[in-house]
Amino acid sequence: MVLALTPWISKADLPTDTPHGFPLEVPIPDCHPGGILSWQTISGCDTIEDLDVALEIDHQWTGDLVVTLESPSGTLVTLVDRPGYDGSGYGCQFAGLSAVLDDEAALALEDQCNDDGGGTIPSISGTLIPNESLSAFDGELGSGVWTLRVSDWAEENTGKLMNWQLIFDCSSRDVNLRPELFADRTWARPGDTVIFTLQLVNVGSESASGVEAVYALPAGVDWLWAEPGALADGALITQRHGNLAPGEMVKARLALTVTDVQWGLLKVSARVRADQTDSYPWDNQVSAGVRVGLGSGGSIPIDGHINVEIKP
Ligand SMILES: [Ca+2]
Ligand SMILES: [Ca+2]
Ligand SMILES: [Ca+2]
Ligand SMILES: [Ca+2]
Repeated sequence: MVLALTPWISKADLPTDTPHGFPLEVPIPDCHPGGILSWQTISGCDTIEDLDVALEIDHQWTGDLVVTLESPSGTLVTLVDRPGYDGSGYGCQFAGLSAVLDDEAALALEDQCNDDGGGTIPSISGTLIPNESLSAFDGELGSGVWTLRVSDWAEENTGKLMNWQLIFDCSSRDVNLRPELFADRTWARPGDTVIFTLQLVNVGSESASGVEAVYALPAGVDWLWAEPGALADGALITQRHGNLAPGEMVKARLALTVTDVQWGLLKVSARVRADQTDSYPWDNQVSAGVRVGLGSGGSIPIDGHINVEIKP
C-alpha cells in the first residue's frame, strides 16, 4: 500500500503541539504479525544527525502493537514492542497512542499506560523513548524511502494507523574544491624550465576523498617532473592527492621544459575532482601561462601589461 504523506519537517518547523491531524485511517489487521506497511520518500537529507518519529495510532488495546521503522539503508529499528507486555500478560489495556518518539526523552514508551478515560485521551502520549534507539540511523543517508510497519499481535482489539512523520536534524555534505595555479615566471625561452604550482583547498564542510588534479599540457613542452608524483597519458598529467579535510590545503608542483618557440601564450590548465559531488563545480578548472620568445641579445620580459611584438 502506498500512502501519500506530507513531506518531512525539520525540528525548526515543528509546532509545539506535535504535527498530528493528518488522518490516514489505515486499518491494522487483527493478530497479524505482517501488519501494514506505510512508506514515504524523503529528499534533501544527506546525513542524519538525529531522528525523532511522530506516531499516531488509534487502537483499542495499545499492548497489541508492534511498530518498526526501516531506513533507506535497510537499518531496522523497533519503535514500539507491545507496550507493557514482556512475554507474559496482555500489555497495556487502554486505547490510543499519540507520541513523539525521541531517544532524548525522559520516559520510556514501554512503561506508559495511562487510563484512557474511556477512549477520550491516548493511553500513551507525550515525548517518549522508543523501545530501540533511533540513534541507529544517525550518520546514515536520510534521503530515500522509509518504511513503517505496524502490526497487531493479539486477537480481539483492533485499530488504525492515523499518522506518522519523520522529524530530522540533517546536515548536508559539502565538498568544495578550490584550486589556484601559478607559473614561476611570466615568460620563457626554449630550453627553460617552467614550474607550475597548484594550490588546492577544500573550502567545503565535509572531507573530500579521491582528490586528483589533471593537467592539460600545450604543445611545445616536455614534462620533467611533478611533486607529488604523477601519471602521464599523452598531454594529460594526473596527480593524486587522496583525502582533503575541510579547510585543508595541498600544494603540488609540475615542471615543464619549453621545447619549441611558442609565439604567444603557453598555457597549462588544471582540473580538480573528488569522489564526492562538488557543491560549486564552476571553479574547479584553472589555468596559468607564460609567454615564450627567443629573446635576442638578452631577454625581453613580457607580461600581460606590456605588448611587445617579437618577429622571428
Ligand atoms: Ca513490550
Ligand atoms: Ca532525538
Ligand atoms: Ca488485536
Ligand atoms: Ca569547487
